[in-house]
Amino acid sequence: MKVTFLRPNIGRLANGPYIDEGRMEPLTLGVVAAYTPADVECVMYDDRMEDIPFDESTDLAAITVELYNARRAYEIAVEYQRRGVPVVMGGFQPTLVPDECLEHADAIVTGDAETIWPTVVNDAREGRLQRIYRGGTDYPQPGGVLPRRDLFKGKGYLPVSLVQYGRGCRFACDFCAITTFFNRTQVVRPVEDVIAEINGQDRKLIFFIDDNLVSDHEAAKRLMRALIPLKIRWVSQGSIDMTEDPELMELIEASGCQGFVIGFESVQQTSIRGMRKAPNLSRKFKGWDLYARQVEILRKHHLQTWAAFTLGHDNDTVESIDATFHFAEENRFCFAAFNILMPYPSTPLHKRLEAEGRLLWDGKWWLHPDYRFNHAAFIPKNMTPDELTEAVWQCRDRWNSRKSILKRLWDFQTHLNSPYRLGTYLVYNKLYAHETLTKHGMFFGNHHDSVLPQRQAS
Ligand code: B12
Ligand code: SF4
Repeated sequence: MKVTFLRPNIGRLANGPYIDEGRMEPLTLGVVAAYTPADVECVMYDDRMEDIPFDESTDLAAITVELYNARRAYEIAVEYQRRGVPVVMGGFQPTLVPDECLEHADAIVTGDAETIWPTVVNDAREGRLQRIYRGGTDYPQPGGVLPRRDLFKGKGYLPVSLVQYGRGCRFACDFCAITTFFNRTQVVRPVEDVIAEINGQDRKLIFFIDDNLVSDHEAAKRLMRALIPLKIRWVSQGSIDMTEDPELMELIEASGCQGFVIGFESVQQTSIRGMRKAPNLSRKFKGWDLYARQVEILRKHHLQTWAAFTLGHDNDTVESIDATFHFAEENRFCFAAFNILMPYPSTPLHKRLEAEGRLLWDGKWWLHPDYRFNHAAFIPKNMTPDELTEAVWQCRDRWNSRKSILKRLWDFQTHLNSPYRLGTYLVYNKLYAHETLTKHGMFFGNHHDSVLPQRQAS
């Protein structure tokens, strides 16, 4: 038997295909492939930069589906079903929007796949696939199983290894799909499994893709103590309340951290309260000082911060979005993601906007043939959707200009602290600027048909 694993692209540019130059290894597929019964052949194709050989013979197409690549995933599914190959989908979209995925897949897997995937493969082998398989929510990669990194070789991914310590987050921000998927909990792997995985691969730069590596400070400290002897460099994602714990910050630096993606979200305290972003409302540092003390602590530990913002909350205005840009530039962050607030299905934000009649694109922007990447998908309170789209575009455009990149460089605590950090700053600012500006406004899916073809019997 043979299983073909697939990672769909998001979409296409107005004038041709989109090739993701900043693509990273699809750890998801490496993990699911690792739980495939040993006698089954596995191949993997990544639609972000290679053509999918639909005519190559296979027995099962296994597609990972997220909101942004759902339209393209459904197009890929039809191609396999036309050739008589059954399609199974797993990931965020099948878990959070199962009915939609069932219209396009022969079977879906909800939740985590590790415990259920061998059953799915065996059922497919025996021609008795069920429609829905419910995965467990154990910690990632139980049994110390290592991802099938051999599937990534030669595909031109960025030279960084993706590793997962834990899944989920204890907070409950109203726009976040993570808290809905993992029901406001975090589960971590045994530290020794993580260390064995790092030692078993050949790179010295690790991206811990945890949703919030510091969700549980004590669990994070256990990992970092074990990382110190490895002398690796690492980056991750984490909430800013980490700065309230001096011991944690010392361990973060000592274990080789280069920086975190941190959700600042907004420079307005009213917006932070409205979205229930608890980690940003410091209990230790009293008074709203625009994160001044937290940012100073990050800089003291030489971290190159990737600041992430969600723009368009009910208290946001065109002026506050402009103030967000100045906040990010004045703090000389290494990178920044100025994201339009997006209503992700099944989140409290999506439910509220739906109840208030404020969703655009029939409430399903991810499938709409005319929706374009980074455009507003709901009616904001204090501006029009087009004004929101334009204000966020202005932030991205200015941030990625040569002038801003040069201005932000002058920080001896972070970007100019070592040749390695300087290299990171220059190389990745150039790469991300190119990617951000290229992707803006692209269409979802590869075909511009107004109606998506539905599931074909296989
Ligand atoms: C790392 C990461 C990235 C990396 C890229 C990773 C890569 N390989 O290219 C970066 C930072 C670049 C990134 C970018 C983006 N990301 Co991202 N990313 C993640 C993150 C944190 C981890 C993904 C991962 O590797 N997980 C590890 C694997 C082992 O776990 P898993 O994916 O959860 O898979 C398990 C199950 O879901 C299931 N499963 C998944 N797929 C399949 C398939 C089959 C067949 C089966 C059986 C089971 C199965 O089994 C797996 C094992 O248990 C996730 C959050 C998360 N917790 O997953 C967000 C996440 C997937 N990203 C998200 C988003 C929105 C984006 C962007 C669109 C952001 C933006 N506005 O630009 C871009 C899109 C990039 C692109 N071109 O596609 C959202 C998707 C929301 C949604 N509802 O679908 C998530 C959930 C984050 C969030 N906070 O909401 N991302
Ligand atoms: S802290 Fe981050 S990962 Fe956790 S719920 Fe909030 S946005 Fe989601």
